[in-house]
Amino acid sequence: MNIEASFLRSAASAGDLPRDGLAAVALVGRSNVGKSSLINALVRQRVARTSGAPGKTRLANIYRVVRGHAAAMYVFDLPGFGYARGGNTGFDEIVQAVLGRDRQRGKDGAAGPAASALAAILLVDSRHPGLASDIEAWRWLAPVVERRAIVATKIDKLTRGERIRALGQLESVFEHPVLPVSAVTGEGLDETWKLIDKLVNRPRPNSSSPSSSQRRPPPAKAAAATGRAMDETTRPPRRRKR
Ligand SMILES: Nc1nc2c(ncn2[C@@H]2O[C@H](COP(=O)(O)OP(=O)(O)OP(=O)(O)O)[C@@H](O)[C@H]2O)c(=O)[nH]1
Ligand SMILES: [Mg+2]
Repeated sequence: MNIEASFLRSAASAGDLPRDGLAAVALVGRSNVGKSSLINALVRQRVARTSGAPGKTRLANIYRVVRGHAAAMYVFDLPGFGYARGGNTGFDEIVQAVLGRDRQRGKDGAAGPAASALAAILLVDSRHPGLASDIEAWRWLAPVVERRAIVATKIDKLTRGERIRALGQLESVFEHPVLPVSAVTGEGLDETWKLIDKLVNRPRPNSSSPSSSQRRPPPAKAAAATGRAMDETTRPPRRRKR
């Protein structure tokens, strides 16, 4: 299938976001998890800059993608979390603007880009299942973005045994399916596109019925399942010195 991708712009605040109602998928995840690499792998070209210096970009980079005969959509490459100060999750203002409620209704009260057309994918590093900051990010997303999914990046780095263990651990912690992907081997890319199509095309879930998304893993269970990995990020997120 032919894929055309182009850089639209970098957004610093809500006002910079496109308001034409096209479907959009936002990639969310810790710095260095592989967001930009996954975008490049998905569109089969190097549109997104991958970084050797995690957390450097504090802007949301927006790409316009056309696949085959499908309608154009946007892909948002959001700043990695874990580096910003303030807020519950360490999310930057722009991440909150893209994903949060203020995105759905502008300051003037006018409706923003169709909220129903936004999906979010949380990227987690398959080598570090159940990091506290990832769990926190998923919980933050739950009431904010209805259409969301989780992918486990860098799956190529795991042995067969490690992979089974990591995926089991991730699905248990998040109580949600987790799709393994690799920007290096191309594993999971077709499945990621299918997932995106499903997320953005799906009719809006009925908001009157409690969605599975509203359920949260009990903290005790999450902590037990994550074990050692939890220790690593019990520290509050800090901004790195530049
Ligand atoms: N082996 C392997 N390495 C990967 C994969 N995806 C990303 N990487 C590497 O991980 C590093 C970070 O990747 P990026 O795509 O820049 O990560 P990011 O999430 O965009 O990082 P920030 O922009 O800082 O938030 C780079 O050195 C990539 O080459 C993968 O699937 N497999
Ligand atoms: Mg990046």
